[in-house]
Amino acid sequence: MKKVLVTGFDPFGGETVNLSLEAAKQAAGWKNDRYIVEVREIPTIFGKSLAILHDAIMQVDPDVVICVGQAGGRADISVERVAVNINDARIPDNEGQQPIDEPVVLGGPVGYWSTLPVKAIVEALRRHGIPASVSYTAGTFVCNHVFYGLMHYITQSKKPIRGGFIHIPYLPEQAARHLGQPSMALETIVEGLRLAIDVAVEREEDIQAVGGHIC
Ligand code: PCA
Repeated sequence: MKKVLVTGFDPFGGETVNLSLEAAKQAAGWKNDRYIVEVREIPTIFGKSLAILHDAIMQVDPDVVICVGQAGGRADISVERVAVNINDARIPDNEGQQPIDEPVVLGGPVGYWSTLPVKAIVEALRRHGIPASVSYTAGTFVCNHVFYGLMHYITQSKKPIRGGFIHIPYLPEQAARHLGQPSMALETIVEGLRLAIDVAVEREEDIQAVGGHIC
């Protein structure tokens, strides 16, 4: 039985909801003969977010970690392929911090690849009628910060954890306040998350064409 840790973020940037947290909450306690899901909330705060993620990994001892964040403006579920070593905040985080051009980890490699089966997840979602794509940037705000920190931790600790990051669009209710922006219903996102977990757990072989970190 594998353990899957799913995280979502609290609302940020003036929004009252963060769909990543709403979707993650629905995954709490999902259980079948292959895996069980534990969910944690992560604050949209540089530094603290990673401390809480590390604590969660210690508590849960997961085989798979999928961090979920919201990227308003994106049209589909985007499965991130690469995390980069930079904090460059366009807006302040939830504690008013706004780092510019700072590394996530001083002296760390430029980037890390996701170790989720990124393309297989995207294919599975599309097969089930859910718009999805591979993304090559998780931005430079708290989501990328958490993604990079996760992959750095996995690499340093040498734990056999499969980890990565998924960005999701606005909810229709949010898009109604951001005219012209795409959105996706919560139930579709939740179904996408379930498929992503299924594929990440089942896919034994590492399908990444490229491994390790980027020097
Ligand atoms: N999205 C932000 C941080 C928290 C979230 O849900 C991001 O894309 O960086």
